[in-house]
Amino acid sequence: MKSAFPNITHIAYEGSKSKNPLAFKHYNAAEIVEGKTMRDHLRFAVVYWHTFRGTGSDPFGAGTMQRPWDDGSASVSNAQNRARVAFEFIKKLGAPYYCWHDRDVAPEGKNLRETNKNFDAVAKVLKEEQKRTGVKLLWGTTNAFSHPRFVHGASTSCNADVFAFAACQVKKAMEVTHELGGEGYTFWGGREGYMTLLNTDMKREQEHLAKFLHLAVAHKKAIGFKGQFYIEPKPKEPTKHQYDSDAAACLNFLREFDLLPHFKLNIETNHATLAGHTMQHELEVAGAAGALGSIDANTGDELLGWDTDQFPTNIYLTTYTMLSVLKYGGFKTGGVNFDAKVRRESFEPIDLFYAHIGGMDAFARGLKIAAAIRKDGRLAEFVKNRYASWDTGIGAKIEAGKANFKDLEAYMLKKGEADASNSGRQEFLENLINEFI
Ligand code: XUL
Ligand code: CO
Repeated sequence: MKSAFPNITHIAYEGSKSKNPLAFKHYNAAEIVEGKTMRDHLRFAVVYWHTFRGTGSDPFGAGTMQRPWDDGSASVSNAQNRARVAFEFIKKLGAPYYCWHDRDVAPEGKNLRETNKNFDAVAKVLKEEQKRTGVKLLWGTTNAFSHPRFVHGASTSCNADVFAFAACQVKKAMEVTHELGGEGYTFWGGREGYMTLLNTDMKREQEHLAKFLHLAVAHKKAIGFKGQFYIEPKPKEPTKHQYDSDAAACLNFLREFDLLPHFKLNIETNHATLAGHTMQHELEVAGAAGALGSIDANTGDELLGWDTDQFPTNIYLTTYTMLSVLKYGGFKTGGVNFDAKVRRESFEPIDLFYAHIGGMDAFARGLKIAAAIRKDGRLAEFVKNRYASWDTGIGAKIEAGKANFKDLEAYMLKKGEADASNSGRQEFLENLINEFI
């Protein structure tokens, strides 16, 4: 096969002094941080959809991307060829993982049977290429939002047939994920929500969503798939409201319907922003519940306000992200998946390399800075001391369940006033973070 990137052999680590735009300045895969290689901490994944199917179109204009290897047809042979190009790219970049939606990798046929056949034909190439390159599948997922049949949602559609069709898609995509040794499977409910409550039975729709996920859990067991299931929160877009709107809403939904033991969360930066949260907030909500699974790494443009899915280059963002990830024990099955796309104006193939190198370097720096902050210990010590009143005396009694309202009243009547004399020191802590950045 003709090389799609003939001028690039592989992206090497050249250190922070390098001026080579096609080299890593900070991501040194084999370097040890907190006892683990950067490769194993970050577990970078390239997304198939934006990187190999993104056209650069937006609501106001047509696609702009130059992808000379792609003949633009919806044929299986074009999809197979594209898959080989994808692996050339991922291998040269040095990312250990990739992720796909079923419909990114293979074209839809004229009916379900033909669609599944197309998928198998491309999955065969994916398997060969995974073997050839050593690149692994972080997670697979289903696109149950693009086709017009999903106009009213997939598992939350008012039409039972659509639920059935989406189930067939998830069944097949899970089986292919399993066949390819995928380490996880993600559910993102793109149209699992509503545009208007006037036509929506929300209770019934949420019950259907839960039913769907229980069926997926049962099928997972039936086929012996051991990968991790993830739910990816997002509040809106394309719907006005999506049921898995943020980490807290997802956790509540999973608990209400007895699904929590089977799922972790895949937290995406730009989705957090759309929900009115920071990434750090979403990671802390997930982490505190023992449900921090994986991240979709990107960033939004605060002035545009929609899901712009840009590559992350902000060192504060990656530092805070990695502080939370390290705090909750690091990635087990998940990783840093670049659910990000090059700008419409960055249409040359080489821009795909620049984008990923930038994102990987930004995360490598975030990791190193977070590790340095943890090693320094002042931040953690400050937080620990801030809660010192809970370690002894009345605080310890409350935590241990050994004080009721009457006891607290007796305590405070004797004391007369509560002690809240310690400063929050936000500015001091912000300065402390800046010492490391
Ligand atoms: C959409 C989004 C999806 C999921 C997978 O905003 O993030 O690409 O990551 O369906
Ligand atoms: Co995503």
